[in-house]
Amino acid sequence: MPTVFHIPVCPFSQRLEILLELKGIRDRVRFEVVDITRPRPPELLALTGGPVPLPVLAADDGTVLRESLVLLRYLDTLHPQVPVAQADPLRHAVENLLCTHEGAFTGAGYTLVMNRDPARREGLAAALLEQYARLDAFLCRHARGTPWLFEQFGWAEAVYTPLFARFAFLGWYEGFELPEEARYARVRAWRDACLRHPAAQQVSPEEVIKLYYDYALGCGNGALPPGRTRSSFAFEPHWRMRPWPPRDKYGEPATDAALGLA
Ligand code: GAZ
Repeated sequence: MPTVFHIPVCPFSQRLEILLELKGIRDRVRFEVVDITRPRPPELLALTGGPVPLPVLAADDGTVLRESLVLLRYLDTLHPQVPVAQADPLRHAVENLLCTHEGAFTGAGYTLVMNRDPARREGLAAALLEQYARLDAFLCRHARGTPWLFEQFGWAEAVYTPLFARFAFLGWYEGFELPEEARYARVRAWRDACLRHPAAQQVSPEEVIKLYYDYALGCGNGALPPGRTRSSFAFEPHWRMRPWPPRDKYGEPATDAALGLA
């Protein structure tokens, strides 16, 4: 049974959780939680030969893999009973082609939430809208179903849904919403269906908004903003117990106490 080292709220790790949920085999992988706010544990560093991004998978024979899309494919083929990727070569090529956009899409959303310069907001929001428009055009051209790329929630949906879920932070911290325009109608239908799918309910907008407060201050990957002693990604106190963070990310930053972290 493989072990996956992961940061629970990380979108790349959620891809694996969605895949396992779709296949009904969540218990066939051992998940080890890593605290992003602390240095990596020595056992993990020994396994990976240095600090590497998570998720990381240790296979039964000791092989250590990383990159969520590589892990996704490995788990899908390791347990082939309920395939998530398309079996037909051409169909799999089409879903893979859609997934070649995931890096640019992710980058555009994270750059917007992490931006600290009000003068750049408009340009960064336009760049993200361009990414949504690309996805929309792709779906209009290639989708064989509605609202999914193919007949059901599958490979491409498992890849993108965690990012759609993280982008709740853009609504809260940037007032960014996908405009109700024809240009985005197809990708909106896809996104909304993805977010509602029962296999993709691992994180809520509230959890994302509370945990990613530090990203809105420009501090990624568990880094501490100036004047703070505790990261918004801390496991304690539980996010449900904390107040909603201020929406104005360009104003006075909230203290540990105001965030319910003290
Ligand atoms: N391509 C890899 C994959 O598995 O698909 C990416 C994995 C990754 O970035 N993992 C991050 C990690 O382990 C956590 S999630 N970081 C902790 C560490 O110590 O290295 C952050 C960004 C960003 C996009 C996404 C993320 C994110 O900018 O969610 O900037 C800080 C990290 C475009």
